[in-house]
Amino acid sequence: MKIDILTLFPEMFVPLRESIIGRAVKENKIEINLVNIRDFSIDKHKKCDDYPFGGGAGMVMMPQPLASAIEAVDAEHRARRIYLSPKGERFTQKVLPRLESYGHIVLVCGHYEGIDQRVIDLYIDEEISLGDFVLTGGELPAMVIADCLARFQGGVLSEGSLTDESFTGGLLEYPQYTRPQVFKGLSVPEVLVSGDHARVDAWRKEQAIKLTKERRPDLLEEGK
Ligand code: 4FD
Repeated sequence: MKIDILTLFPEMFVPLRESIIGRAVKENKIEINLVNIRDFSIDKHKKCDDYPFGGGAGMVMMPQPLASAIEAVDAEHRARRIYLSPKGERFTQKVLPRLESYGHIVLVCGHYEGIDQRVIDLYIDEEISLGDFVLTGGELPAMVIADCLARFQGGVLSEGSLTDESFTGGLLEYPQYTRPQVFKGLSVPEVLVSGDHARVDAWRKEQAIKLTKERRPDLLEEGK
């Protein structure tokens, strides 16, 4: 899987090079290419933003540097071009197989009050939002999506952790415990040290359903 990330702030992406994603990159499961949009500005001062037509607060990212950057990474439009925006469709674990199926995605990070609408109309295939909140830029959402894709690719986590975890079965995950068996007076549930795998499985399923009913009843409706 190849991910091009177009941004005015490539230095923000330090976490992508660390830990679990770093491993997926090293094992060639995922290739992340950071592209500085400013490098593509033909303006003598490398300007990338300007005042909005019609007035109003803030600045808008100019179309030229963005269009040139997109054309540089995906000249033939073979990649899925995604703009991170609060106006986008909601990102959930369910969209990961589709994103992975593209093989190559271009994540466009906007700043200021967003990008010129004509870039969206001419170049972008879909807009994705992480939720109903506004950030200073699309960089954090791009990192979230890259992280999700990195761990979704086989090998980053063990097989079981992808099938058991929250959301994959439509339920929140059961509680986990490790040693010591007693910590500050609290004991690990007896069933987990019983060695009876059938009882363990039944307990975990029951806990997952109970937790989901309490916290996220919406997940239980219509197989959501
Ligand atoms: N909820 C999200 C994505 C981007 C963002 C931006 C217009 C601001 C939140 C377009 C305004 C992009 C999200 C950049 N904030 N900020 O996924």
